[in-house]
Amino acid sequence: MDSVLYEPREGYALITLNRPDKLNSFNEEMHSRLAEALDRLRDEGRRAVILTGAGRGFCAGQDLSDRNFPTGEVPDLGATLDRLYNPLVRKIRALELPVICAVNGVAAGAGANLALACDIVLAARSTKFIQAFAKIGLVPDSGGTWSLTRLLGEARAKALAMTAAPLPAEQAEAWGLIWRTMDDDALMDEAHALAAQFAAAPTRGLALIKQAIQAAATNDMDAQLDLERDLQREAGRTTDYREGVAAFLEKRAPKFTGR
Ligand code: T3D
Repeated sequence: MDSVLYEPREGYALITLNRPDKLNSFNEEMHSRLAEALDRLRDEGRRAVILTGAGRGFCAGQDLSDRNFPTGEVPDLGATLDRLYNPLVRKIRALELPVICAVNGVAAGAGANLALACDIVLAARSTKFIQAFAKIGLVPDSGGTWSLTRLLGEARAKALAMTAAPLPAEQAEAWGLIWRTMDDDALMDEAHALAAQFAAAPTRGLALIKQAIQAAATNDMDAQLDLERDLQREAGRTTDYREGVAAFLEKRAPKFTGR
């Protein structure tokens, strides 16, 4: 069974983590397949992507059956982050298209933080986000300490990370951790509708928006004003900008090509 499924759709793609009997937890093979799938998006000129999980969960983080070390062996988990998890998060953040995460059930450990690294997070109402790391003596990774602190503030970030308390999707939405929660059976329809909308959108402009908002995390206002100037200059040179203005003036729907 392929551990990652890649389904091309009209203008976008659906990527499914596919190890449902292990709650789609990551082994090395799934990391490689996912990296390949993400590279394929760019090669095929896709304009959006949905990331979801097969079965009843989204992803339970690292496959712990690969972490049963013999007594005396001291693992270097920093090396796995360097080699696998960090490149994955960086790849998602650098993709020049909207990444929609359709969280279809429990998201734990690096699985929760993988979801939070995506651009737009939709979650089924039954989902729980769990910073499971503290239960096994680890530290939230895959950008979790960054995302939680920035999106929720220090008090909630510390409490979620230190207690590993499950955070229900509706609470995650109310706290601003994710975009929207919906009924479980509506999740994929909503995700596909959004991806189809993005696949007909000014893709270059959306990529520049992503870049600007991500940079705002570390820029001061002055630097951000300069960045907005530079990105707006670039956006103004796109074919889609001309098309958007022409369509507005001609009172018709725009036909964006993504360029
Ligand atoms: O190691 C490094 O390289 C560093 C990087 C670390 C990144 C990390 O993500 S560390 C954190 C790892 N993840 C966890 O600690 C979560 C472990 N899983 C759970 O706590 C629970 O499974 C859940 C809360 C996610 C869901 O609970 P529940 O009751 O809904 O399901 P379950 O019965 O526990 O799991 C269903 C099956 O999936 C079960 O298998 P079985 O008994 O039916 O054969 C369970 O063992 C398996 N499973 C779930 N999570 C993992 C897993 N198998 C391997 N690894 C998992 N992470």
